[in-house]
Amino acid sequence: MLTSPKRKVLSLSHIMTALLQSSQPLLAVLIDPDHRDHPNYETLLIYLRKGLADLILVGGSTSKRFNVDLICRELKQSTDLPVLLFPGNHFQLSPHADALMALSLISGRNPEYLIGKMVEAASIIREYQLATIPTGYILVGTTRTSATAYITNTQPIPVSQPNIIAQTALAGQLLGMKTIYLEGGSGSEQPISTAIVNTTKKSIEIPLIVGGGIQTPHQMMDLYAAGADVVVLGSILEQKPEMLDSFYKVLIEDRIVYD
Ligand code: 1GP
Repeated sequence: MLTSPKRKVLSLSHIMTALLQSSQPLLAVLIDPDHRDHPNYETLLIYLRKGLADLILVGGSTSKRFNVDLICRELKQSTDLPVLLFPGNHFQLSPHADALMALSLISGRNPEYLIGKMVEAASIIREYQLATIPTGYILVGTTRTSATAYITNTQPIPVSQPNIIAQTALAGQLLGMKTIYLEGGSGSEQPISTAIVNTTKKSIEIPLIVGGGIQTPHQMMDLYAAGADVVVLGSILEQKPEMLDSFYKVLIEDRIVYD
């Protein structure tokens, strides 16, 4: 039942519910564990400790297992935010994370990244007792080859094919995915267009995560308005971690939480 607004910063259970039910727009920060030595990493941690995001994703195309584990432990010790594994390969697992985004690269036709990596990871996931969030991962084509496209040996879906993008998302939902991650590729020159986000969102009922190339709070808000349930920031915060403050402030200005 809706009662009066209580607070603007979300609790862990609220965030997990919001993630799986699209009940609140969420802001996720992606940390590449191999960039832990980056001079801005400590500054970013300061902002995350203040709770200026809703969740943290940990992973990268080539991250090492040791670094993944280390960073998950650090983040869980020093922040209250949910930490989700966003693995580039089956080595990027840690029992210290809250959950694993179990990715299937459904935009590609490489069986290794559709199912193979999950088969290799399955027994470790069970051993670590990690909760999984089945995620249909859709790489959308930009002007340059992204690290994800290169490493996974797959073609992104061209931006000129919004209907194929939307149909792929729907196929993911029909196969039982709990969320769709629409990815423009880390460090893209610009985010995925709002038209593509909108068409994709209209084709599915599950939450839509959008990432790649987001550099300003304005771009982020446009993506939420177009239908993104979660927006992911990576590169911009490696370059300018202090910007997390303005991204989060803009987001929670509109946010009202009901019990
Ligand atoms: C990459 O979508 C994420 O998987 C984040 O991309 O680094 O461009 O923010 P950026």
